[in-house]
Amino acid sequence: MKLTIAVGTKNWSSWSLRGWLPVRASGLAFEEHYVRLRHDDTEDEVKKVSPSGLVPLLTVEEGGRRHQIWDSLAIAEFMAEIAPAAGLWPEGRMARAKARAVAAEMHSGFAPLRQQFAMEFARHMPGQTPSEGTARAITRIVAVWEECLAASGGPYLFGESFGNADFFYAPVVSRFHSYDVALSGAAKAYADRVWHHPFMREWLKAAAQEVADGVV
Ligand SMILES: N[C@@H](CCC(=O)N[C@@H](CS)C(=O)NCC(=O)O)C(=O)O
Repeated sequence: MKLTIAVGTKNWSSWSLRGWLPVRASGLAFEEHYVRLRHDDTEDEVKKVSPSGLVPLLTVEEGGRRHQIWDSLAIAEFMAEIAPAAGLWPEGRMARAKARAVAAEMHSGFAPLRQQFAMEFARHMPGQTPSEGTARAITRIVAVWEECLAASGGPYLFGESFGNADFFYAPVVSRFHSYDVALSGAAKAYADRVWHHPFMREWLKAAAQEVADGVV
């Protein structure tokens, strides 16, 4: 089986990060197809790899056939199926259902936060007061983190494994970092842990290179 994940500009593309993390964490070999976003040729370049016009998109080549999995949540589910040892979802049925709800809440919600505090992975952009909607999203996200960490015992939302539920909030961790959102206690420790995870460092290195190259 050959896996290729199409991702967008790493400093900006929060959904690409959500799709890339389960592939990276699976331990399986994969290739990356990079598309530069917000550029003159972006629409054409994305359409070449992704009929939905969006990234991430995972291409799976197997037995002479080529399959496309678009959307970060579908990629997270697929990777959990083909790499069960990676612990992308927790083992217990109820914990797994809860982890899916936590990821889905991010996937379909928190629009004010996503709009106001757009991902700028490698940039520090302090000094912006959260709008009412953004503040509400932050309060809810911190409550979700605290509740999951208390129930699982950490260090990640559902225990030992840095998994799909964490991956959906990884761009939020970066936003909290960029926009200096003050956290405390378990939520702060969790955000720091995620921010310093080797996979996040890998993504940061590429995003910082984009900044250095002036492409973002
Ligand atoms: N629901 C999709 C959202 C994907 C999405 O919105 N991707 C953005 C980048 S973060 C995109 O491809 N935008 C196209 C563009 O910027 O031209 C998912 O979860 O994968």
